[in-house]
Amino acid sequence: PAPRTVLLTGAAGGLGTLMRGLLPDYGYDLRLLDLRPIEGEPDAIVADLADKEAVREAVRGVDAIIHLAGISLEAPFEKILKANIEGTYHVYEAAREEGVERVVFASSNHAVGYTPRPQGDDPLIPIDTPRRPDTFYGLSKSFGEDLAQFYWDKHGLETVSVRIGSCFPEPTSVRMLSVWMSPADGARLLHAALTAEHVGHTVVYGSSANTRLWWDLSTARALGYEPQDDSEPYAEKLIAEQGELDPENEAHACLGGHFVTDPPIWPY
Ligand code: NAI
Ligand code: 15L
Repeated sequence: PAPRTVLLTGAAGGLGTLMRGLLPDYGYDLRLLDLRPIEGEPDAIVADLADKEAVREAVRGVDAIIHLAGISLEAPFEKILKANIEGTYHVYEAAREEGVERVVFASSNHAVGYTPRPQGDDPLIPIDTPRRPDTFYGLSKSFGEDLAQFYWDKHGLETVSVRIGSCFPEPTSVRMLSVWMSPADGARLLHAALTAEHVGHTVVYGSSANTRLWWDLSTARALGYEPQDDSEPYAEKLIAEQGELDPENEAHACLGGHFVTDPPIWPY
């Protein structure tokens, strides 16, 4: 049967807030979890992913998990280790112990951030392109995808790993014209990821059907995802303000954008 009760981790965050607004229209009953309390949501679980018991309790009785919680940008390794690597492990262990059969994991384009973006008539980037994380953050997403594969192979726990591009109300950079996922398409993709049958561990790119798309959406479409949005209406204004991407600039030439060229955050 289609999942109904879904644990949404990271529910206080940007994406969590957008999805809290949109997913109930698909019939989901959301259980919310975050490190931070959420205004107007007294039933939300306030817990740290580091707390294995609290995570297990949060997972008990749900049909599926949308796992968004974690550090969403580059940070010192120790912090990424705790929140994203150990935290995601706790979510998977809790799911296994409680018999939850499906996770939707918020991976990121930064797991493949050093991949050169297509230029001219280059083909779209396939989903099986070698992973090339651009940060410790991207490495944690790479780990999350491997963890998901392992829990499928070892324990039969299914995951859709979504390499999200940029899911914000509007695209705000020329790069985002290629990687933007509208919130409405985000909800469509999460719904597809929750309801598609026999996903095993499936990896998909998460974006709208942008005219300037860089990657192959076929694995997402195979789940039943039919994106309805395109960033193109924003193109003229953004390009007038910021100029076209410069292929000589590494931050413009790779999928990961400025994550590729930002100085590392110390201490390692
Ligand atoms: P965000 O930073 O706004 O939200 C993350 C939430 O996770 C925060 O509310 C934070 O309090 C919570 N959190 C952090 N550490 C935690 C811990 N140890 N225990 C419990 N909760 C914790 O990030 P955003 O943009 O909402 O992203 C959500 C997820 O999607 C993240 O995993 C991010 O890496 C991923 N993602 C988002 C993209 C986007 O375009 N928004 C793009 C690619 C990936
Ligand atoms: C991400 O993974 C981040 O979580 C998000 O804040 C954006 O920076 C996004 O990637 C992006 O690449 O635009």
